[in-house]
Amino acid sequence: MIVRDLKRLALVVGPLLVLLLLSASLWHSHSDDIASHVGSLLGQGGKPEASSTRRPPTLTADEKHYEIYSMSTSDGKFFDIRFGIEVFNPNIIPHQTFNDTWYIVGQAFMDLKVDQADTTVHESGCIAQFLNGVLMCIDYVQHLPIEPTSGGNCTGDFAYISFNVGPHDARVFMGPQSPYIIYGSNSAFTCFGQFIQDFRKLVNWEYELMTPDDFAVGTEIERPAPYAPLEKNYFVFWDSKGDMLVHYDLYPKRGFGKLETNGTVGPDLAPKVKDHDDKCLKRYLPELPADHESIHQATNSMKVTLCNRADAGCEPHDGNTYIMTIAQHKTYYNYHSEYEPYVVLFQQRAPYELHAISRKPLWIHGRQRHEGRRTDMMYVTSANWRDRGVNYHGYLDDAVILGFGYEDKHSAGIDVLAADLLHDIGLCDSEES
Ligand SMILES: *[C@@H]1O[C@H](CO)[C@@H](O)[C@H](O)[C@H]1NC(C)=O
Ligand SMILES: *[C@@H]1O[C@H](CO)[C@@H](O)[C@H](O)[C@H]1NC(C)=O
Ligand SMILES: CC(=O)N[C@H]1CO[C@H](CO)[C@@H](O)[C@@H]1O
Repeated sequence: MIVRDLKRLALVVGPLLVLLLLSASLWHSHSDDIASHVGSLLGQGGKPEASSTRRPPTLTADEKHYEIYSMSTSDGKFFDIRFGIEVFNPNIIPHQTFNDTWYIVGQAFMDLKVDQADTTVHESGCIAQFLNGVLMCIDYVQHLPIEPTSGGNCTGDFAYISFNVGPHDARVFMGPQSPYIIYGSNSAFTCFGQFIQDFRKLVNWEYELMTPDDFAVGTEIERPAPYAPLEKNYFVFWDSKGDMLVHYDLYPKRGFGKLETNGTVGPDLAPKVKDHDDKCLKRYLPELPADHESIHQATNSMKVTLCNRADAGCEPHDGNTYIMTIAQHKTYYNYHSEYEPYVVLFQQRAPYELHAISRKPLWIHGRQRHEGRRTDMMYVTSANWRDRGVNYHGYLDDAVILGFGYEDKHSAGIDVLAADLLHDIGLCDSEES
């Protein structure tokens, strides 16, 4: 009895102790000594509510979606993310030292009417754990020290964007060895561009020896012309040789090329696989009317091997290992946006052709349907392996943690097995329809 009560107490007090011990120190400065104490004090304090319950995906009643269920909530619903301030477009990556602990980062809401003096926008974040089914900050939320960039290439309808100061719509994600951030900012090549930086430079991340030291400062990612005025939603991926490539666009046609550490890129490699890829995109993604709908890249990428880590015979190779990302079909009717997420797999080796796309989009359990055709807007922004140490490359039985905005008001997340995201996925080269 006493033991159980103590455990319950630890669940509440654990995160508070961490808060007291660390205050703001973990975010910016070194704290190795404290960190080791916290590790032992933490014990299982930050564990998700019910991390062992997994409900496999189900077909929704209208048979238009596969519904996915959260592993870390007892009812399978998505969980809220609480920063303590208004933050949207959330990203979640595992902490490098503590189990069941994450960095959460998103766009801090800025009310221009209230804060006219300072128009700088920020990406903000903290270290977070689950408490009563909510992923919340256990230390102070801080602005990331991302350097604003100068542009001056915004003209016409976009002229006002030249006055922007600071990063927008960041994606924080794990690479093979270390984390990165990609964000939008004033561009030297077009109006608004995409930049990449080593995330470890922005928070107090313990450096490991022999990890790459690329993108120490924010670096603009170039692309073969033509540029759009506002470039958005780039993601990078690592191929089977360890080369880093950048993927600009998925739809209506793909665009990707090799990324150098100074931000320059090689030629667009997508034309080599265009015929094959166009067929696959057409086969599994919805046909779009002229207006109000679009399909675009949404998240960063991850590498997945399509067998279970737990199986002795499960060995990764080019025939079972793919790059995974999520794209969204956006609709905008009656002044309301809705997004349908599709999982996309492509080859990890040249020529990087598409391998598979969701036959039906995912429905995050907890999303509501309202009168008429309206449903809750959920906008997926990040997908990462949930657990510490998996980094870029996981297996079907590893958990993925997704971050998403919910009706532009909240940040939320869901954790599911990779197998659940890939349930009944449609292969590009399969014969059946
Ligand atoms: C952290 O998780 C790993 C993998 O599940 C496990 O091997 C390790 O014992 C855990 N460490 C602590 C301190 O709980
Ligand atoms: C960028 O790096 C690539 C590869 O190392 C090199 O070929 C190129 O000249 C560099 N460009 C600039 C502008 O430094
Ligand atoms: C395309 C374009 O107009 N590029 C210009 C953007 O602004 C920089 C200076 O900030 C110029 O050098 C570029 O020519």
